[in-house]
Amino acid sequence: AQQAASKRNAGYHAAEMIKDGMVIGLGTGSTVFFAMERLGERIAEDGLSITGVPTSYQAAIRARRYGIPLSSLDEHPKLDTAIDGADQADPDLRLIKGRGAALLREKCVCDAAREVLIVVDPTKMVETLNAPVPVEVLPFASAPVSRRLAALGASPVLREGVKKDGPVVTDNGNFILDCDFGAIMDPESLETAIAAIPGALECGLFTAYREKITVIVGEEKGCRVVSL
Ligand code: DER
Repeated sequence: AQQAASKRNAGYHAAEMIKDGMVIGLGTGSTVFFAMERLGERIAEDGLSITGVPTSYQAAIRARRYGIPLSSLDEHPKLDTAIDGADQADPDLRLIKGRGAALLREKCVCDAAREVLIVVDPTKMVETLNAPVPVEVLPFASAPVSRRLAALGASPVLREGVKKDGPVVTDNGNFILDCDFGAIMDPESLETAIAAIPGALECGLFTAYREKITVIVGEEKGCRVVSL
């Protein structure tokens, strides 16, 4: 209940930062859900006029439920703001994302946004990134990509569905390899090394957006805002 309260406080705070006329990226996951809920209230009650670009089927379905008008990167290649979650954030605002298997479109939206609001509960804040790094992999090449990731020090695990037999298939039709590297002392270099592997389409390390990220850490009462 305490974690839900902190997620809600973070999401609601992010939603209050959105201004009329903005085009915003809509992330995936349970924390950004609260931001969408509050945006829906502001649209219904205050006549807020915004456009959302969703990063997943989940984000699109929820946005429609909350009456958030939707568009795409084709219409809006540059976004004012993106609101998203994270699995971990370090003091330099480097992130690990991808628990929800939406990291590829999330990184495209993050890249297109002028400002990125990352909404988290306190358990996501760490000194050193050490969560498994999700890697979206082309199914055709998952075996050689897995070998290349192992050579980088990971033990890649193909993400299996829970209510689906066989591997998780992303909204883009690809697999996810969850790669446990242990403590990641140089996340920038690791992100670059993974990007160099043909068939590794994207990874959950977000280290290039520190200047435009604001992390909103929900707490039991209120929230803490962290930016560089
Ligand atoms: O999959 C993702 O990247 C999500 O943003 C995830 O990292 C956070 O999801 P949560 O808000 O449900 O913890």
